[in-house]
Amino acid sequence: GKVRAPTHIISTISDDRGEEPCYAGVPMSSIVEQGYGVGDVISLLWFKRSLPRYCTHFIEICIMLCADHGPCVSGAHNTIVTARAGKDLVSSLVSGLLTIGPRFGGAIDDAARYFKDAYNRGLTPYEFVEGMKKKGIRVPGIGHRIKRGDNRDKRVELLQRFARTNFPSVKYMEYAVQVETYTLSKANNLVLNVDGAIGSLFLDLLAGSGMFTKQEIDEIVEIGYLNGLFVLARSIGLIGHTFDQKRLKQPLYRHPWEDVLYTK
Ligand code: Q5B
Repeated sequence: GKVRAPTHIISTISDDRGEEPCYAGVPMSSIVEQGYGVGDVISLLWFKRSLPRYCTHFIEICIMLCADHGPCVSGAHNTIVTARAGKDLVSSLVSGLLTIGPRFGGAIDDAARYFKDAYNRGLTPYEFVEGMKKKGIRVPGIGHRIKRGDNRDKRVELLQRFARTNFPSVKYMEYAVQVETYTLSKANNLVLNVDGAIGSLFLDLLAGSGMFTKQEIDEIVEIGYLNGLFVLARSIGLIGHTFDQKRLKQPLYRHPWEDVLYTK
């Protein structure tokens, strides 16, 4: 009989061998003609399924409101300095992207992991937060450099409002809000931040949509898909900052001596 030669690559998300490319089995003509959006494309290529409209709309809102947060944040700063050093678009972009991590923008997966574990174990916010403190771990998704209890992050409010109106359940998000109430009683900067809002709400999307098995949810959270939302979104802004610096013909950046504490 026929013997299949072993392949070097296994791929399950897309196929370009036919007349037109397919994303998770959906041909490009359907994607274009049926008015799919970027949320649908993310659903197909990341989750290998079509998700209900409220889920794809939520994904699109995450992308839009994480696209940029001004020139002063870590990612934009790196991109601006790199563009001003005369480097190309890709170098400027990746220089900014490389700052995304546990403190800046890349806390979404850990927020989802810790909120899921704490909620499922029935920990009170006090037990959760104080338990993290004992382990010397900052609560991912909590805290912000400029946002405060009396100056909340509008992006978080927008995500929460959308989910409360459209999601069948927001139990993880409500748990994150209870955690925030406790952390705010400790310090005014310990707000639920955009990473924590997306992390907790994505848990609600995964658990409430009926589109994922428990095993699939565990795998998504364990692998860590959700920082991808911030990486993808912020790339839009970082590309914009690169063009902005080039358009403005900005010279090589050099940090002022006065702003450095030289000490022994
Ligand atoms: N403390 C975000 O810290 C930041 C605590 C905490 C317990 C916490 C910090 C943090 C977790 C990671 C996270 C996402 C580094 C943030 C983002 C996107 C962005 C960015 C933008 C955009 C800020 C002062 C005191 C200390 C700390 C305690 C702080 N956070 N305790 N759990 N989570 N959060 N990152 O202001 O007793 O004095 O030692 O790591 O979720 O990145 O816009 O800028 O769109 O671009 O530097 O929004 O919260 O505060 O380090 O001086 O700490 O608070 O232990 O206590 P700060 P620190 P003590 S959203």
